Amino acid sequence: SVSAESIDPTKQMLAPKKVIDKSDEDRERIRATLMRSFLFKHGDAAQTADLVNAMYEVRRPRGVDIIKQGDREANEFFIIDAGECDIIKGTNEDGSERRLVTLRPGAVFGELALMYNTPRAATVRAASDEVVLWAMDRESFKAIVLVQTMQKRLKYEAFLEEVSLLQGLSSYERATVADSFVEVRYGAGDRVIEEGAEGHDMFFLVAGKAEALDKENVVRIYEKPGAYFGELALLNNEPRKATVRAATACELVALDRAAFERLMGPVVDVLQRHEADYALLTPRGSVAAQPAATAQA
Ligand code: 1OR
Repeated sequence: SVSAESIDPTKQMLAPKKVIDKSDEDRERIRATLMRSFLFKHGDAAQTADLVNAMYEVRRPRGVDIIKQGDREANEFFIIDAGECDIIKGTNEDGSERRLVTLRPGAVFGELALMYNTPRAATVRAASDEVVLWAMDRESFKAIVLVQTMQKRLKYEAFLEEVSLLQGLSSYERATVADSFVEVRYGAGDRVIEEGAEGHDMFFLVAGKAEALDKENVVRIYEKPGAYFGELALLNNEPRKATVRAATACELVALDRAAFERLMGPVVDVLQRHEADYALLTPRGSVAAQPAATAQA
């Protein structure tokens, strides 16, 4: 099939890597954009260098369609350097255009049609006075981005469908959650989160078993793949409320604060309901209100 062909990794290896001539200043600007991009900031040095080589600048004034839904001539992939772009797909009941979301600097778009050889799934329109983009052509996308991104989306597709927290997201939104996952491993006994510390990430359990501790007491066990923790510090901007430790060797995926804020907006109400459960299941007052346990420790 068409899509099987596009993920054949041996073909990707043979694709030529383009080097588009540009100033040192532009190279620096691309690098800075990549570092704030959820898709590329964790990439290795070789990938970053390939991206910097392949990208070229595109500027579009407000109101211009950068991509048109249904277009079959898809040849470019983009990352936003400055400005915002609206994603528009289909129409509302009154016939007006349906604006789904606004993308900000660091966001990428235009990957779907190149990954699956499908028509453009949505319209992408410049939504600020001047939008600055870095673009690359289809060949470069296939050589540098496609295999890695597709493998990661595929790897976590089934997992993400089972995460009850994320049921309310569209399958496209779940794919972009996978893009932002950073895979981490811990050995039995390692601390993933330290009570009182500043929080930078939330975690989903992929395999293994972890436990939350209140002082030295286990107050919660995470063993079902898709279980999550570490969200409260990000949700409420407060220090870690408990320690979480790997009970066995653990495989986790982390979402950093930027990804959390960008992706978890639609499920904030679910996270807040879940937060209320903590109080019901594991009543914990302030340390002063429960001196006995610690005094005897
Ligand atoms: P493309 O090559 O199809 C349009 O060109 C791009 O819009 C698409 O790649 C994505 O990069 C981007 N559904 C489909 N495409 C989207 C969506 C989207 N959001 C951004 N793009 N949804 C919006 C999710 C908030 C799901 C709609 C049901």
